[in-house]
Amino acid sequence: MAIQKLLIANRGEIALRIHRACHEMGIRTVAVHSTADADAMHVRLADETVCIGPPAATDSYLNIPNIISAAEVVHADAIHPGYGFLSENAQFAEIVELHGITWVGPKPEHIRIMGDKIEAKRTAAKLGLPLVPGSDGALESVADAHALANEIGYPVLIKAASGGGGRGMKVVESDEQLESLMSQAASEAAAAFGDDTVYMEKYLADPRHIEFQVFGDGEGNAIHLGERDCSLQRRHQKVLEEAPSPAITEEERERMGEVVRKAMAGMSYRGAGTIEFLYENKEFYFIEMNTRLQVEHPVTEMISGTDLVREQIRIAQGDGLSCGQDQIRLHGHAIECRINAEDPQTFVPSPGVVKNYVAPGGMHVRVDSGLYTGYRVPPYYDSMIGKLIVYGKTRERCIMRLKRALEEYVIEGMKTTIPLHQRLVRDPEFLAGDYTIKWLEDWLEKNPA
Ligand code: MV4
Repeated sequence: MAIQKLLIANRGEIALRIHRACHEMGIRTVAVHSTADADAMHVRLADETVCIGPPAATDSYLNIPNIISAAEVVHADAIHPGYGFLSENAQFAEIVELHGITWVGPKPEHIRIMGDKIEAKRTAAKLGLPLVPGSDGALESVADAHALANEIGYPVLIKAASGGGGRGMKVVESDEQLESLMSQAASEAAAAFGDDTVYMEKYLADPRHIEFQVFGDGEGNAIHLGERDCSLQRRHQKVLEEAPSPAITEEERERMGEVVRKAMAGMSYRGAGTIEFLYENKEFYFIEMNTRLQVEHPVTEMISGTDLVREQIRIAQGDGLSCGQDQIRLHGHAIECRINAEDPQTFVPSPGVVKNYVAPGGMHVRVDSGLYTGYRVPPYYDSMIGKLIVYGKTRERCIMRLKRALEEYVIEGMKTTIPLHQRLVRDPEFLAGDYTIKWLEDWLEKNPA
């Protein structure tokens, strides 16, 4: 059962993150990479490397036959998918397991259920999670939609069942708009996801986005590691995340934590997961579950003192959870800034060669990045080039340290979002923790650099 050699089916900082956890556990690593990533840091550090295709992700990081072939050739006994790419592809998970390779991830059936937002909500409701008022399943007709919208009250939101990440959502303010926006949502969903199924929810005007980190052993035991506040987003891209949320109390954390822990135990969930809620007027409303490790997992690691990738690997190789809920203590505060190779005003991608690289350091400062001086950031992938994660005993001390670390950080040769973070962490409303999902876009309009 113990994993000897693990194939990392990803790139960038998360591939490096997985490599590090493996080497600390005595597991050898295999980096698979596109021709554009031959010089990546994790490829240099890996024990073995296999080129799996040209730069386009569809031909490399999303190419299932190439990745499975690479695993067979090097005799990898496990695959970790990271986030994005194939991480929430239930069919890939199944294929991996059919080849006798250990899948470092949830059961394929659970990935499939949570990928369908309607099935996810049905499952969540059965497990006792509170939902946003809305349709019980798909919208079957315009007449049904009218009746339901009047019952729950406008404004309502039409969402795609295969969606997520905010794509294909339509806010409907009145009966007059409903039919046309419903058909627009359905045709956009058909074009984007090949599935025109839509459903309805009460539209929450200005909530926070709060998500709970969970782990299950697949046999009915589960734990939670508290929540992260991910409300600071621009166009559905998270910019800065923190744990704990400045908006909720210890009582709310314990109550909702216990609700999500029981839900995960109830479905015998396996591996890492995130339960996403909207939070408004002191109420939590489940919207989605992510069946993967998330970009922002380090803030949870900082306040819990737990290595979440190690935990994933332990579970995958049958060692079970490393501790029970009663052994988990959350302490202090952590903030993550996502550093993108983008213009900090226009957010236009700015890939290029790193001319000079000096990462910040010191106590409680963590940088997850594969950057080094001389590295060429390829233009083919996501623009996130690193993450700065800072811990402090209190939120105030965390922010003081974050300001210091952002001042130290030098990345020359391309535009980055570091200057945006330097401004953001000085804003009085941010300092007060007083923000919702709309706040950052409004702030960017009011505060042009
Ligand atoms: C909502 C909502 C308001 N009311 N659902 C956007 C992404 C997808 N995961 C769910 N999203 C939303 N669902 C109801 N009923 C507002 C959003 C939303 C949002 C949610 C989390 C973080 C940022 C957001 C930005 C815009 C809209």
